[in-house]
Amino acid sequence: MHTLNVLALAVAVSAGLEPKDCGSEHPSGTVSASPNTSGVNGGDFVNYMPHNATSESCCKVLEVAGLGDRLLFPGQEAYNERVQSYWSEAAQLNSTCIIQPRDSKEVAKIVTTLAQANSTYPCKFAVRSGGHITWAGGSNIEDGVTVDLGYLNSTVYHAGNSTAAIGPGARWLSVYKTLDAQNIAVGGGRAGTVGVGGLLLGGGNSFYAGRKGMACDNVANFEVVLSSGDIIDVNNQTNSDLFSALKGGNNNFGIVTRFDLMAFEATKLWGGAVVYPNDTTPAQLKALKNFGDKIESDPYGSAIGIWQYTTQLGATIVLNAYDYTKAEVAPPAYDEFLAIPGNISSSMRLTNMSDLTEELEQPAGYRDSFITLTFKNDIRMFEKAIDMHNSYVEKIKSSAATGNWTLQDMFQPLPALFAKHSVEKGGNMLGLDRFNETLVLWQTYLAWHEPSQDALFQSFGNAFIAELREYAVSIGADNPFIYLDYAYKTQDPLASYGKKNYEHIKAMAEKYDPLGVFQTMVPGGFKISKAGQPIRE
Ligand SMILES: Cc1cc2nc3c(=O)[nH]c(=O)nc-3n(C[C@H](O)[C@H](O)[C@H](O)COP(=O)(O)OP(=O)(O)OC[C@H]3O[C@@H](n4cnc5c(N)ncnc54)[C@H](O)[C@@H]3O)c2cc1C
Ligand SMILES: *[C@@H]1O[C@H](CO)[C@@H](O)[C@H](O)[C@H]1NC(C)=O
Ligand SMILES: *[C@@H]1O[C@H](CO)[C@@H](O)[C@H](O)[C@H]1NC(C)=O
Ligand SMILES: *[C@@H]1O[C@H](CO)[C@@H](O)[C@H](O)[C@H]1NC(C)=O
Ligand SMILES: *[C@@H]1O[C@H](CO)[C@@H](O)[C@H](O)[C@H]1NC(C)=O
Ligand SMILES: *[C@@H]1O[C@H](CO)[C@@H](O)[C@H](O)[C@H]1NC(C)=O
Ligand SMILES: *[C@@H]1O[C@H](CO)[C@@H](O)[C@H](O)[C@H]1NC(C)=O
Ligand SMILES: *[C@@H]1O[C@H](CO)[C@@H](O)[C@H](O)[C@H]1NC(C)=O
Ligand SMILES: *[C@@H]1O[C@H](CO)[C@@H](O)[C@H](O)[C@H]1NC(C)=O
Ligand SMILES: *[C@@H]1O[C@H](CO)[C@@H](O)[C@H](O)[C@H]1NC(C)=O
Ligand SMILES: *[C@@H]1O[C@H](CO)[C@@H](O)[C@H](O)[C@H]1NC(C)=O
Ligand SMILES: *[C@@H]1O[C@H](CO)[C@@H](O)[C@H](O)[C@H]1NC(C)=O
Ligand SMILES: CC(=O)N[C@H]1CO[C@H](CO)[C@@H](O)[C@@H]1O
Repeated sequence: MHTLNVLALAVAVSAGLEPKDCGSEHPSGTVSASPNTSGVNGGDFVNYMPHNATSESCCKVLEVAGLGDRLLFPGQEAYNERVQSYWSEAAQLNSTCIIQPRDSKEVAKIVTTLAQANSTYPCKFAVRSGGHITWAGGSNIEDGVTVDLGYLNSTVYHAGNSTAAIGPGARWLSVYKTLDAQNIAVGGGRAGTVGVGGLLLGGGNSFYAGRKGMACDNVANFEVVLSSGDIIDVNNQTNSDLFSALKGGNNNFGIVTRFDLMAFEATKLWGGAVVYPNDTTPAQLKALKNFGDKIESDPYGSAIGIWQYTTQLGATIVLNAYDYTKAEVAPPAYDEFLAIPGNISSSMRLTNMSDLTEELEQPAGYRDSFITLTFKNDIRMFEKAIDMHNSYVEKIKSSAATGNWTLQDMFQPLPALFAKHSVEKGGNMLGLDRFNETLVLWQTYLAWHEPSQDALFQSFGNAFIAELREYAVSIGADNPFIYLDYAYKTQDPLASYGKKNYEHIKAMAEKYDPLGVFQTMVPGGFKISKAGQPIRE
């Protein structure tokens, strides 16, 4: 069916089981290590007053609040399944408990219960939607509660106002399957299992970006649970100051429990993946650079260029994803690519979104790391980046790396047009409107198996980005933007958004979460209170 065994060899990313920044002290013997969850309301809680801050007590408090049947604990099969459903094995932490709310009222109860308990037993928690952030602790936690939004996964199309109400825990494939059947489309993720919540709160590059802006720009309304327990709507009329902040501002304000996405009529797309041998690289780089410059003249087109080395293949292949959001075969936008001879395989066809996003799936089963950079659409950057891809393959090969691993490097054009749509739709936090030229979004993606090699692989990712950035600066092709959805935890996307947006995120976090629950109790994600000085521009 899908030809993408090549992508299926691939993988993904992030790492870092470095010292946890979320650790609370371990229980001092005052709490049961495995709470008995069968008594929903935890009748023995009165006998259970730990003297010390422990994450067990935070789970217990949720039970006392009447949420016992929403809790999962280590040892339970359902608990293990949820831990294993994080895409990157590096992110599969065993939290003290997982709580799975069924609606926004339960989310509100969880947040207020934990916030209140925190004055007695410091409570930390994580917020998880699709679980695709690659690094450990981004949407999970070791000593604390994981708030798992997996049950908030419905997609309902409202014809009356052309919006699709989508739960944060939905995966994009389920969104597209529901909407394709009604001939309706939305801009969103390009791989089926990616979650709705994280992608939209970080921006969201999609096949439709040239026509509609980033996926987040198409949110008409967010339903948000604040730390006060209030459940608010956020749109361009109501709580409108928070509206743009949520588009790129990650989990700094509250928990989003529903996204109403602007929808439009679906058509078939011409899309697929074309695999070429490594020796077509020079022609590929030119074609990609020129494609980026031309999206303005044909916004229906998108292209992703991927250089992928896997130990299984023992060679680098070039995999291009071409996706044209109109039912037209081989439109002129792709002429230069289509003139490159010698492809190994091609799955180009007219089809629907569900089918395309199933194809672009990347397999789980590795420890993964994404790390990112943005630079100008300058051919020298493309050439340098691929020289570096080749040299890092050799460096990793001659290192202590063992087992199967992947180094995948990816280019995506970011034309100024994307930001024009963002501005028209109320603005987002990414700050791409500061730039009036075509940029390139770069991702280095490493995948490996051995937990003991997390630091080794991450060091290659870090060094790669540092060296590429240094080169960009040296030729004046650098750009400060760091894409949050691809950022490693040591990167600083919020500061990269520019001073104005940084200040806005800060002000909105203080206004909507005055006690700082999401700053002090939710260590995962990118925190405005921990961001560095914003770049001036
Ligand atoms: C295989 C693969 C394909 C990808 N494809 C694309 C793509 O096509 N385009 C693109 O732009 N990106 C893409 N990404 C990157 C993706 O956008 C990020 O990994 C994103 O974080 C995934 O969202 P999630 O809900 O699965 O993540 P999670 O790991 O669940 O969450 C990520 C972050 O968002 C926070 N968060 C999640 N939900 C909420 C919520 N409801 N309220 C408050 N905070 C929340 C979490 O606390 C965490 O900090 C891809 C990633 C992978 C691994
Ligand atoms: C857990 O609590 C239930 C109900 O109170 C009780 O029947 C059961 O025996 C307890 N199980 C354990 C392992 O303590
Ligand atoms: C989580 O628990 C499972 C099952 O006990 C175990 O195999 C795994 O190593 C644990 N993971 C971490 C990161 O501790
Ligand atoms: C939503 O999640 C539940 C629980 O995991 C699952 O049974 C259901 O199939 C999911 N629905 C969709 C549309 O994915
Ligand atoms: C769209 O309509 C539905 C159904 O009437 C409603 O629930 C929803 O709030 C509306 N969404 C927006 C963004 O107006
Ligand atoms: C989408 O395309 C796939 C592949 O052709 C097909 O199996 C599926 O039925 C289509 N879905 C819809 C809703 O048309
Ligand atoms: C406000 O949002 C509505 C619904 O998404 C949209 O129709 C309208 O154009 C927006 N107004 C402005 C000024 O952006
Ligand atoms: C890919 O091609 C480059 C030259 O463009 C070469 O240096 C490199 O060794 C090749 N890599 C692999 C893994 O085939
Ligand atoms: C791939 O190669 C085949 C065989 O040469 C050719 O017919 C086809 O057009 C090529 N496809 C693309 C997308 O370049
Ligand atoms: C690497 O992958 C190949 C192909 O899937 C497999 O045969 C081999 O056993 C793997 N090697 C290791 C060390 O896991
Ligand atoms: C882009 O912006 C720079 C700096 O603001 C300015 O010097 C340049 O003329 C602009 N270029 C275009 C094509 O608008
Ligand atoms: C939660 O407790 C910790 C530890 O006492 C404290 O530093 C933090 O400010 C508290 N946060 C809130 C929102 O109460
Ligand atoms: C009552 C109790 O167990 N108190 C302990 C709490 O933790 C601190 C520091 O770990 C110990 O010093 C106390 O004895």
